[in-house]
Amino acid sequence: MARRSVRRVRRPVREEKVAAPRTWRGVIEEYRSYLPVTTATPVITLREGGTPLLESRLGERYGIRLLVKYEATNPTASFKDRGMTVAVSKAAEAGARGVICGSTGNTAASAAAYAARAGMTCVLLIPADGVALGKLVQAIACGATLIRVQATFDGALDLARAAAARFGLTLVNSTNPHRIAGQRTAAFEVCDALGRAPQALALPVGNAGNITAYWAGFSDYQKAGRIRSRPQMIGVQAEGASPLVQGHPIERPRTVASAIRIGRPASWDGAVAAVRDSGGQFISVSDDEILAAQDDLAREGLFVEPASAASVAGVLKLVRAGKAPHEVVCVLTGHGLKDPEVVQSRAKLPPPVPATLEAIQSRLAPRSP
Ligand code: AN7
Repeated sequence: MARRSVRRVRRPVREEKVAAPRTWRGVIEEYRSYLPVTTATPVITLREGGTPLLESRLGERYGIRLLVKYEATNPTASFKDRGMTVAVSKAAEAGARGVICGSTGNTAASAAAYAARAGMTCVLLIPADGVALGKLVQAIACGATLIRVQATFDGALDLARAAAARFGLTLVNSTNPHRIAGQRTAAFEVCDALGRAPQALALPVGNAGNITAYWAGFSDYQKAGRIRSRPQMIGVQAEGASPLVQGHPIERPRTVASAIRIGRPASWDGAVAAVRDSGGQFISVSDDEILAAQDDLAREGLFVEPASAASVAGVLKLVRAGKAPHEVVCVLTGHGLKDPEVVQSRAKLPPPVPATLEAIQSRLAPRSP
């Protein structure tokens, strides 16, 4: 063991120099004054939020400043936890017996975790086909009642609304205002990290709760005097599931990005207002563009699910058209491990080799001279 030099201590050690960095307490405690909670609200939290804002190398390659808000580090590995902590805390305050939602998977996984934390029952209505297995596994593990409905997401959400009323359960889709209130904290964090608002913010749009929430968050921060300007909002949809780009609902939405396979966004008006009032835009990207962006991000260590990569795919499409903002924050909404099938189907697992250095060497790329 190396010897350390011993220095005479002249003054007592200052407490703040040795204390551990302050622990992130979850979005309700961190942003309490901006949220619809009181001292009577039980705080149901898994210490969500506090996610990193990272510079992406793609920005350098394309000549813009591209930052990513990496929401995969939330407790259930998607952005949904921010709104769910508030919605489930408010449900607990109101004495709710249980919660229910329709979902393409991430809302379901988040609702299951927070309901379990609160000791409530949780009922999940999900489309019978096409939901990523990782998300369903999360929900089942947390003890939720999973019901596969023979419908699209839009049909499952309609049914969830009716079932909430019939069976006395609290609906925790983003039509619940507490979900939107909690999700606003992501916008607060972006501004707190930058010390201002970015020029633009791009995010994947499915049911349109998140874009509505970000815009509300930026607007409330501006009203509170925390930021001067608000960003342009860029809502990105998959081509086969792009009702907001086309201007009408899509009966049978199709895309590899199952999380945003949504044809009739519940927060349609909120999304339209965000884009209009911010001078932003809706754009669509192809499944190939989504998967290429997913690969690009993974090559710099950011393994996200296809839906999340849509935000980056959209910005890169704008770059190629010469219409990109010079600075943009792309929201990476969920972790790649939730939806590994798409990557798995394109990447073959290599056959095993004997445990020898020669075998390892034969697998290494030849060195360039
Ligand atoms: C990874 O879980 O709608 O526009 O039921 O899981 O606020 O709907 C998920 C949506 C983006 C779109 N990225 O957000 C659900 C669900 C991921 C998502 C979205 C979702 P919204």
